[in-house]
Amino acid sequence: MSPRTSQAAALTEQDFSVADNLAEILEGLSRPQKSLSPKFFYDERGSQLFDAICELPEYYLTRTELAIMRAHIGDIAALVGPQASLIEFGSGSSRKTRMLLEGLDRLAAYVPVDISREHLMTAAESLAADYPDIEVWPVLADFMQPFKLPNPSVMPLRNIVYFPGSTIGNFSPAEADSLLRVMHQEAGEDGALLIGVDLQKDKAVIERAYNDSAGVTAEFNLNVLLRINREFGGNFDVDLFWHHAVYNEEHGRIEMSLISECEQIVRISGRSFHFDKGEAILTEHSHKYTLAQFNKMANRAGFAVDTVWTDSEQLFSVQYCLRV
Ligand code: AVJ
Repeated sequence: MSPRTSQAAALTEQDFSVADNLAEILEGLSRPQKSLSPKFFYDERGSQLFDAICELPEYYLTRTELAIMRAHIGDIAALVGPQASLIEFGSGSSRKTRMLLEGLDRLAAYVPVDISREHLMTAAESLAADYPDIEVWPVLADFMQPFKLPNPSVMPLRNIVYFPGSTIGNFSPAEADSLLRVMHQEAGEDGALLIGVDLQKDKAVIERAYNDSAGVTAEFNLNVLLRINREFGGNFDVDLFWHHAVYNEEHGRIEMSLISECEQIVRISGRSFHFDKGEAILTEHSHKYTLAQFNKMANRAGFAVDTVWTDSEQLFSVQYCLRV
């Protein structure tokens, strides 16, 4: 069965053009602290590299979250109940999503929401093919803003918002608050949120996860420059930048950047950007939370944390939050 293209998809498509992305890139590189949004990592090569990161021995996040889900899929299914609509923020065709499609009781629909038409349709098609009994309704939208949900043929009994991978960590605390409020709205009455949240822990363990010995994370980080060269008319020399990732304990976050090896000028679509030797482009923040911090954050958005599952070392958490 091919996934349905919902009304929301048709309406929001035009909002995300190459021009908007270029403007955002130029704006980010014009600030005193040069920065690029982590969303630009995920072109085809970037997505492949991210998949490779998830398999790295140092990158504990994915494997730990998967193990938690595997251990508790029965409890999760019991809490969710039958005939829910599963709304995933981001288009995952990952093993975690598949575990839910298989483990939850007679889903009314699976609704992936993503800003990238290509990622969205690829993931939706692959899941629709593998799960012919589940209606897949992709929504092309920027999930930072409320969006319209599709109407599956069977009326869902409730909405479950799913946000795995600790992607919440990419947002500043203020952005995370507003994202959780959008999730609260989309969950609707009687709805719930199932979210993966990476936990604060020993600095060395976290830093190793973002500085792997095989250099995959470095390649992932540098790939954003190749993407800008290819898609946005840039002339970055990737050999003149190096990968840097440190854990900021005060803010509880990994700060990932690309550092210029020398003084240089880079051109992008007719604009010039000057770099000092040692100057950084901030490419990603990855926030880690304590259980108490995330609890407060959920409360601010109108959720109550109902159940928290973690691994034996408390590296990672999967949290089931009810709308209050
Ligand atoms: C997808 C945002 C959860 O922050 O760990 C992995 C992305 N960056 N290695 C993370 C990432 C570098 C990842 N998230």
